[in-house]
Amino acid sequence: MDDAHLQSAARALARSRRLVVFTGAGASKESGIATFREPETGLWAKYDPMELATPEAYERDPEFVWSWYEHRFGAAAAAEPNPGHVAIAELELLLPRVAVVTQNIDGLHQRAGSSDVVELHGSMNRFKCVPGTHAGFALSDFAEQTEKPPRCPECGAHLRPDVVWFGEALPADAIDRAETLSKDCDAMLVVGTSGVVYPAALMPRFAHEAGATVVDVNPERDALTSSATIFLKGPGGEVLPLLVAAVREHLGD
Ligand code: BJW
Repeated sequence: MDDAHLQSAARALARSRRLVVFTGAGASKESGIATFREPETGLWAKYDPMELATPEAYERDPEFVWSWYEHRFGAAAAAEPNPGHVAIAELELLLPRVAVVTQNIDGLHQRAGSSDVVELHGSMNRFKCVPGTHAGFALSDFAEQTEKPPRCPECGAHLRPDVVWFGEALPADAIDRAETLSKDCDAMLVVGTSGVVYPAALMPRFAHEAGATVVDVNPERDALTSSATIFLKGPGGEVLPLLVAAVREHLGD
């Protein structure tokens, strides 16, 4: 990674009054959680998203989809925040306003200490019934059920993870807040997203149009890189601690 780029990014962040950190699956890769679209290792290289991440797929084969998610719950429960998550959480201690807008459902930003996290695609730690009438269940609320998928304690319909599948609307409060933050920020740090899933991928565009400095951290160039002001090539777990150390230096901390 180019040190001049690192220093320019650190300067922009150190000056920022309203920073948004926008993250995707790559931010959790060094915690051992698979991304979606990377060739060979991404989840969609092995599985068809239309068979797993749509409401129609769940209606067709709830046992199969539930078992896939159970496997992922296990991986996420065993995962720990990586140095990238920790560096992002540290930014809150240095800058006046830092909000994290994430597409991830693993809760690792919160576990690393970030206090203002907008979850655009829901959370694998919450469950709701398929009709959507009853929500906010935790795994412990149905741990004793042997049936898979488990049933809603309130209405008896199948439970499902409270995540956003293709063709489903994003939670209104989350997308509204993400849009407001992105249009109002003066710097955006984008970490580990291919930027191909909408409407989430609009957030860096909103920030760019608002005149914010957009810093993209990713080992590969992708759909967002060309519209970023500064590209920092490398994995988040390596680049972000260096970036935050450089922000500290710029602030004279
Ligand atoms: C590293 C790294 C390291 C590696 N460090 N980096 C406009 C145009 C075209 C299509 C659409 C459109 N608007 C809507 C659509 C349709 C669709 C869509 O976007 N499709 C496109 C894919 C073509 N969008 C939707 O359906 C959305 N809903 C919607 O629009 O509803 C409309 C509606 C309105 C009103 C009523 C009803 C409907 C919903 C999208 C839901 C996405 N869901 C998923 C699954 C979530 C649950 C789960 O996890 O099981 O969300 S799909 C998956 O993709 C997941 C992710 O959050 C999302 C984004 O992926 P992400 O995070 O970018 O990961 P990758 O793998 O793509 O990229 C990883 C990156 O990390 C890479 O760049 C690597 O290089 C990098 N990396 N190692 C840093 N160490």
